[in-house]
Amino acid sequence: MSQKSDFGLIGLAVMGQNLVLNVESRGFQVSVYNRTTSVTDEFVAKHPGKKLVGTKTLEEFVQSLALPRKIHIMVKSTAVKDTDRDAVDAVIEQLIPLLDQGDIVIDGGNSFYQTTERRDAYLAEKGLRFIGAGVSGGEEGARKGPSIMPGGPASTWEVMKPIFESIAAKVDGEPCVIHIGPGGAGHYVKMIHNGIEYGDMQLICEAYNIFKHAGFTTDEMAAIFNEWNEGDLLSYLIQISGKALEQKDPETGKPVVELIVDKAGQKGTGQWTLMNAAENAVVISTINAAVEARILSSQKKQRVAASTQLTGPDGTVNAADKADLVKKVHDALYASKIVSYAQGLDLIRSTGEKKGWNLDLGRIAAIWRGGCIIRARFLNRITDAYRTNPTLANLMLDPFFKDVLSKTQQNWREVVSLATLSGLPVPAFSASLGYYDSYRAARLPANLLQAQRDFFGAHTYERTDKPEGQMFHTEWPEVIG
Ligand code: NBP
Repeated sequence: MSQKSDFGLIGLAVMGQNLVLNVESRGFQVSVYNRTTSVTDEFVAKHPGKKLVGTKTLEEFVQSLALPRKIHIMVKSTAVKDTDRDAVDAVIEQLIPLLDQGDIVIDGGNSFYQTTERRDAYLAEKGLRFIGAGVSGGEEGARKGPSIMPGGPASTWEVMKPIFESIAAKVDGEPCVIHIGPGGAGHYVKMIHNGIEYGDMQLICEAYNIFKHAGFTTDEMAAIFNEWNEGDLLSYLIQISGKALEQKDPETGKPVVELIVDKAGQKGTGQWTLMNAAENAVVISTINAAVEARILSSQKKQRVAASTQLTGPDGTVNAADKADLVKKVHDALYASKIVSYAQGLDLIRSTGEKKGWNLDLGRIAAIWRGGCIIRARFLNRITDAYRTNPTLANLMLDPFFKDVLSKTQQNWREVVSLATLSGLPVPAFSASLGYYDSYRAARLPANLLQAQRDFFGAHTYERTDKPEGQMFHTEWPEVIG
């Protein structure tokens, strides 16, 4: 092809290949480069007749692109500290001498937002423009339309907007992409999105575990999830959970889910979310419980050994009325999910304010409605909540969600009690409930905590009967031994 390409992509693994096919299908000519050149050759050969330009060197790749060049990097990202350098940095270093002022480099991998900020500043020094874009939706999303969370200068976003809007998923005609904010804002929001995804997945697993221990078959559970997917809980994760439960192993005829070892993997974005929450002193207990549940699940040998030593109820859930249990677990899941989103959005709000990113939580929730793993019907409600009140202190305080929490809470409490008394772990259900009850408590036992701190460390305390900010210390009795 003699004409220059509109878009270039480096990194033809699963995400890169699907993203290229998506961009090409919207009428753009795309140049591609992969470190291992045989991958490029095979990819281009597999798609004859498409507007693809395969290149063997980065020089050839760069020369094949129209100005200003738009180069999307989709390679493995592993750097988590300022000092770390990974494949994204390696590619950037190789590109710099080949590019012209004003060219745009996009990192579409799962990069840590602070490394994105470092790269943004570094490339700006070189006269190059940088976008750190979170891309969600896995392989299918990349091919058919992902949710995209780009961060960087607004002026650079304007150049990228036509391509990003055309390739993104669409919901009610709106593309699931907005300019999130400057610098690392896009990758930051993608990171929290992944944390929320961890929470959603764990909550669904807890619902499944209760049903399983109440004697439901996998087909019965599949039917429940399929039915839930018609209502308030409609979401991609509920949908795939129903489908996964239906799946039978061709060899044994057994449900595939029951043949899968109960050891969960993770790639790190959930842990990054926890570290970030701790740094910012924001409570994300549901997401925390979800990350920790994966960690405990991975300690299979220890759990199997402990199962014969630590005593407790055997996990059997005694539910006389199965339909009643289904309703109660539905409500526990719905309420816990609201709390999980309230926490995740609170973290985004808090960091956004500190960084001066001017984030729009309602629009962020709107671009999660399609393309991404956490796509769900109830995100519309979140968008409505922040449209009505952009300064909402906590999602739980929105009238719609307040009402749902009020109506579901009795069932939620009963499910947490039932599971706890049955010896069945529900860490995310109970963490959510603990957050709800703590957040609505006008008085917590932190008064005794302050007394303890003052007792051993003279840390002082405020008094209920004196003006705020005035500090007091008590001469506590001496303790011997
Ligand atoms: P991988 O994360 O597995 O990365 C493989 C690609 O990176 C290959 O093209 C490989 O080239 C290239 N690469 C590596 Br590794 N080191 C390189 C280097 N030093 N220089 C140049 N290229 C190098 O691919 P993926 O699963 O498609 O994911 C791509 C990005 O998208 C990641 O950041 C990932 O976290 C993110 N993401 C993935 C998903 C998903 O569902 N998989 C979803 C959302 C986001 P080679 O062929 O020569 O080895």
